[in-house]
Amino acid sequence: MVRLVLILGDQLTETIPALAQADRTTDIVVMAEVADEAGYVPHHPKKIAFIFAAMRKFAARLQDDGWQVCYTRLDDPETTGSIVGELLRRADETGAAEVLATEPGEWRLISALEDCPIPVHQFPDDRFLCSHAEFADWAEGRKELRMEWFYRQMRRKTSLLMNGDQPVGGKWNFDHDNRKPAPNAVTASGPMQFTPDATVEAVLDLVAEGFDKNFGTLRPFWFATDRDQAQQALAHFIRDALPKFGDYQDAMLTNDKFLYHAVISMYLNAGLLGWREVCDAAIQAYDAGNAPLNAVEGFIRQIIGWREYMRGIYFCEGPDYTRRNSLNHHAKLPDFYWTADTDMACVAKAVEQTRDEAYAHHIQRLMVTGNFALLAGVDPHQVHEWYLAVYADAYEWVEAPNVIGMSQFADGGIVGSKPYISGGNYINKMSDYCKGCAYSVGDKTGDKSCPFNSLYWAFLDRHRDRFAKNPRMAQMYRTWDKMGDKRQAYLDRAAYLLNRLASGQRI
Ligand code: FAD
Ligand code: DLZ
Ligand code: SF4
Repeated sequence: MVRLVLILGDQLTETIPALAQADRTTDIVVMAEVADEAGYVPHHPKKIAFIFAAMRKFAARLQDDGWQVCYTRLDDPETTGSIVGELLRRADETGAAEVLATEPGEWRLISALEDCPIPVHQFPDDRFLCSHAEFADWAEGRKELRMEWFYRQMRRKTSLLMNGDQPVGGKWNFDHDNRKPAPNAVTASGPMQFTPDATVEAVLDLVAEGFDKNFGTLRPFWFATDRDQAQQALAHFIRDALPKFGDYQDAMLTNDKFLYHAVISMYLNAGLLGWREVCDAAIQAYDAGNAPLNAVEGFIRQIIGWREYMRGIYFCEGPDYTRRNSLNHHAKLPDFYWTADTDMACVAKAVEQTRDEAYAHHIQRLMVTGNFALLAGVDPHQVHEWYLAVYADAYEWVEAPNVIGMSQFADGGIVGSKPYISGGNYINKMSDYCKGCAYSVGDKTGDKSCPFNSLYWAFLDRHRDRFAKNPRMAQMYRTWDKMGDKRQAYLDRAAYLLNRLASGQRI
């Protein structure tokens, strides 16, 4: 009996369970560029191009390996425009009566496959270190689901950087050696860039024509689009940037988009790289004396800690997670998230970089665009849809817990024990943005005062009932209360800024 084998755009791994369960002599692989997936949020053109180009190259590789592949291009005149529609069309063409699939990374698609009129077997996605069941076991009965405890379990499970049951270097976490302010000069050369080949060029033409209204610059396009290139990009990062990854993990620079970051999340999330090879490469650099412990521990914590933890939260919390709004925030996402048209240099830079590269590093996402949206009381669902659209690495399983949980505190404190908020001082300490800003970071309430300053205190004041008893925030409230009569000036300035935002005026 013929079966279809569904491979989605972020399942481009040769050992993916649906393929491992299939028989290449009789089963038929289905891959489809479809309008529904390309349009459920207005994805950045670079993200769409990356996925389509990587899908086409992966399909070609499967064919070389003897698989029969039914591949739908976006402009196929026969296309139904959806994944389920394409499965049904291919089933009709081939006489297949069932589908082998790997569980998708978004609830939306999981339920679409469950509702498919022909049976679809969704196998667990084993490309992750922690299964849903293992995460649920870990979470069971815990009052707080803190990443640090989860991470220790993953270190023990993998034996990465372990001496028996003890962490190498005597500590689990070397972050106190990390998080240095921005350096004057960055010695790393940035991510490895690839010249588009004929396959990529054809996709770029298609995307240029079909998605010209979407936010984001398509060309120049330099991403890796196959496994071999992604491995080269990983090796380049390990050599060039990993040694200082820890030191400058939280720094931001106007003229350096990537600093010492790996820029591999889009490759990992699409399946071109796996967590194990990425961690092994970092450990090898440590063993060879090429990268220090603070960098290597910090890096593997992101992969086997944060990344796995976020996925665990997404699947544990269920499909309503992206609708959570624990702080009752309802403001509209400001237009400058799409235009960069703001006098705030930090926000303008983060949005411009996002537009040009479909990439911003963690602190730009968390402490600039995320921080501002939270302080301004923006509806978290709108914030979530923005992040899901604009980054090349964004799929709901990883984006939503980072945005709804870590960044917007909309899950009420599952991911974070307190909201990630700051005034301008933090941004000034970690970046060079403030030097070139129309606002003054040192000014708290004047006409040119940095918006983050007053919005920060107004946020705390607005949410006093919610946070005053949080031990990690008590000091902030004591400081606020000591300000006495000065507080009104902060609240007035914040109200002025929020009014301008609400009426679509520039800030
Ligand atoms: P590096 O800083 O070099 O880190 C190495 C790797 O660690 C990354 O490639 C990534 O795979 C992993 N990693 C680091 N932090 C996280 C994290 N918090 N969650 C999951 N993995 C992590 N990451 C995504 O992959 N997709 C998203 O859609 C996404 N949305 C985010 C939204 C917000 C508001 C925030 C604060 C963070 C988000 N992140 C997301 C996490 C992080 O910002 C990106 O993984 C990172 O910036 C990717 O760039 P890099 O490869 O240079 O990462
Ligand atoms: C993100 C994306 C895009 C833009 N386009 C496609 C597509 O045309 N075909 C496809 O199979 N996958 C695509 N993807 C990735 C899917 O949206 C992703 O598999 C789900 O969101 C689950 O993570
Ligand atoms: Fe951002 Fe404020 Fe600094 Fe301007 S002064 S760059 S708005 S933190």
